[in-house]
Amino acid sequence: ITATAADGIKLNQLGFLPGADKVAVVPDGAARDFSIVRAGSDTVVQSGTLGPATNAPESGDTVRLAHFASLQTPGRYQLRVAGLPDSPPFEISASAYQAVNAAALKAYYFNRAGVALDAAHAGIYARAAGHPDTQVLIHASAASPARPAGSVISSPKGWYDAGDYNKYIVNSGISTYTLLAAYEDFPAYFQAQRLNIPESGNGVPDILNEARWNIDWMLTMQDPADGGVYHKLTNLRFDGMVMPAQATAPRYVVQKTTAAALDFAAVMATASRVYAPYDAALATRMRTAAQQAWRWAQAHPRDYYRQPADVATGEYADNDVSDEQAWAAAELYITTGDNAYYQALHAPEQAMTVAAWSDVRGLAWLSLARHRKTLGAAADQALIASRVDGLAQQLAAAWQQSPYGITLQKKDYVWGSNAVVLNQAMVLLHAYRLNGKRAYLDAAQSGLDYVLGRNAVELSFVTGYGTRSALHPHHRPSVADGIDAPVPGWLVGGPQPGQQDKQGCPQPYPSALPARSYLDHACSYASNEIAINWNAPLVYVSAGLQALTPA
Ligand code: G3I
Ligand code: 9MR
Repeated sequence: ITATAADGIKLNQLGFLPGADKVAVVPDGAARDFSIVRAGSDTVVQSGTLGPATNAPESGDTVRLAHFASLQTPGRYQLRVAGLPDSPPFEISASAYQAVNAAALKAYYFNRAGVALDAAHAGIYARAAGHPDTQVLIHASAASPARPAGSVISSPKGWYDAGDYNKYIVNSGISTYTLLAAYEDFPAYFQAQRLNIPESGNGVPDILNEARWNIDWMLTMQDPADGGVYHKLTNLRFDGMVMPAQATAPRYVVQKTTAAALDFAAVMATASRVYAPYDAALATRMRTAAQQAWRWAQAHPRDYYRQPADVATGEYADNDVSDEQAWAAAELYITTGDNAYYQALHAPEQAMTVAAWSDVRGLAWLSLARHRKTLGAAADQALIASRVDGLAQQLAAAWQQSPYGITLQKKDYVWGSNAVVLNQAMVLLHAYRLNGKRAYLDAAQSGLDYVLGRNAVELSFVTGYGTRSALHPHHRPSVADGIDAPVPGWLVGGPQPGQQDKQGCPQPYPSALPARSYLDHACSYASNEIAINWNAPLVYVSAGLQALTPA
């Protein structure tokens, strides 16, 4: 299957929780009504009137919305409109997103570096270990008196960043934090979840077991001599499309950067409070590591990443670290209660934005909002609430005006657009938790609907989930493992008009329109790669909707 001219009914192919808002996108035609039938039958259980026809410039089509929130009886259904094929089948179920949520977390296990995946946990995706990273070279850009260029450190474990096999602290920062945030916000949900990973059953929730695999690696990326943190652990060039065990190029740690130190500090401060009930010594170690990285960053406020001439892998370069500074300050304040960190946050100057690896200031506000009841007097409660609600209002307004009924706007179709819509949903869920405005919950639902099929290319962007899902992600194990089906549970990057990969692709993109500029081919790293920072808001939002949607 390839995503070409998709002109059918578009909806969340997994379905809906009984109490959720429910919307489908219908291409404009002669019909003015829709019905819902029991899947595979002509038994009509509900009918309704389509909304007004609206032109969607991002996808170049004219569509109408079908609203059917009042359908709440569990079952399997299809949406029917005269003149069109029936929609893909979907379920109404109280556990609609449990499986995709568990798979999105299990995907991290499948991307573990430095360990064999055994059949008991990985099933058909079992594979040999690769990238032990116990003999990692200090790159010239990272040399220090105690660790000269060419000397060797051990920096094992961690997750591969994406479809490539490198490990990047900046992107690990937002990814790991978002999983920890999901746990902080929905602890009961995750305490009940079992992922069948090697640590399952050890008394620690599996989401924390999985995050720990990456945190253990992150801890090794800090230079104990000064608290600085290496930006990345990488080959000099990207590996070919081979399995991990076949990828044996030398590995390096490259340049200590301010962004890496601050993202590291934010994650370790967060982890310190999250793991404290399970392991007090570990929590202390994380807190100390966070403070040491923070101090290094204060002494090196502008050490931006500069890709060395001999290194060609992912950059995650960013010349504005004011957001990383604010985020680290917020997490250190929440964890330590030390007012000096709140002052360092410069709260009134910090805008609220939708988080991305290069802009993490919104994470500071989300964490402050989450912990508002236990913050000290220094924290401005009204400001915290108004920052989160202010952005949610903007997102809800965009949602209300959108032809597809989504929060994505033209500017949001960037590399990793599927994570943009889910990070928007994460903000909306936080705002809903703060003030209970139902529109925020419904707008957040639209974000999950979008990635699970209510989009212009009518595809579930999560591998293995939905009747018609992405089949050919730019993901080295999925390409090289000899198994037709891609490794499941991964969110692909999604449509964006940059098409930076098109020279290397044997087939053209089906469209240049932002919402259709997507190629389901393994060549397409600009629209069809997978990445740890894109799966993390999928984990958050799919759990959040399960936990927050009223029955
Ligand atoms: O910052 C500019 C902005 O000023 C400008 O307006 C905008 C216009 O397109 O571009 C912005 O830069 C973008 C940059 O991300 C920052 O968001 C670039 O266009 C865009 O090409 C770049 O994409 C990044 C991509 O690497 C290429 O560097 C993605 O965000 C990032 O997710 C992706 O990450 C890769 C890793 O490097 C390697 N591992 C896989 C991973 C996922 O593809
Ligand atoms: O595989 C790489 C992918 O993980 C990155 O996101 C992407 C952009 O940095 O680059 C990919 O590697 C490509 C390289 O940039 C150019 N030659 C082809 C590589 C894909 O196999």
